[in-house]
Amino acid sequence: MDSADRVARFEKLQLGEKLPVTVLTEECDPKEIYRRTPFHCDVFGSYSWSANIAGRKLWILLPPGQEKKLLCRNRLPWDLGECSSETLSSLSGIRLLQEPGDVLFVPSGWHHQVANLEACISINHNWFNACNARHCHDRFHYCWRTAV
Ligand SMILES: O=C(O)CCC(=O)C(=O)O
Ligand SMILES: [Fe+2]
Repeated sequence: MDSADRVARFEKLQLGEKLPVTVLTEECDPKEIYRRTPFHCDVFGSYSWSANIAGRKLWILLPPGQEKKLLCRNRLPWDLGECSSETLSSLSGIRLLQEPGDVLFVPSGWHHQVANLEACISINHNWFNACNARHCHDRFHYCWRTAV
């Protein structure tokens, strides 16, 4: 695969009806919720990388701030499939297919939901460095204060 093909796979799109229809109903059986993660942001706003060994995964990634459009009574949805198509079409994000051998970097503070399109094996790691240490520290303090 050359770099143009690789870039083409990183399809940037306005998330509209395409999102719940193709991601959460056709390509993934909605009853099989174990096949996908909740909609989430990684622990304390850390970075993560995901190295995929086997199977294909579909990722929806939203840049920081987009998730605020999904807040309902101060809570985010568990599943993007719960959102109305009107809400989804107001979002900007990235949808991409991760194939075996692909390693994906998830930037700090990006909310995402990941669906396994088949049985998958991947290795993931969360981390921080000097660039996002303050953000992770602040998130940690916020979680600590609100938990105790
Ligand atoms: O691969 C998955 O199922 C989830 C990965 C994920 O959420 C992450 O790496 O941050
Ligand atoms: Fe994650």
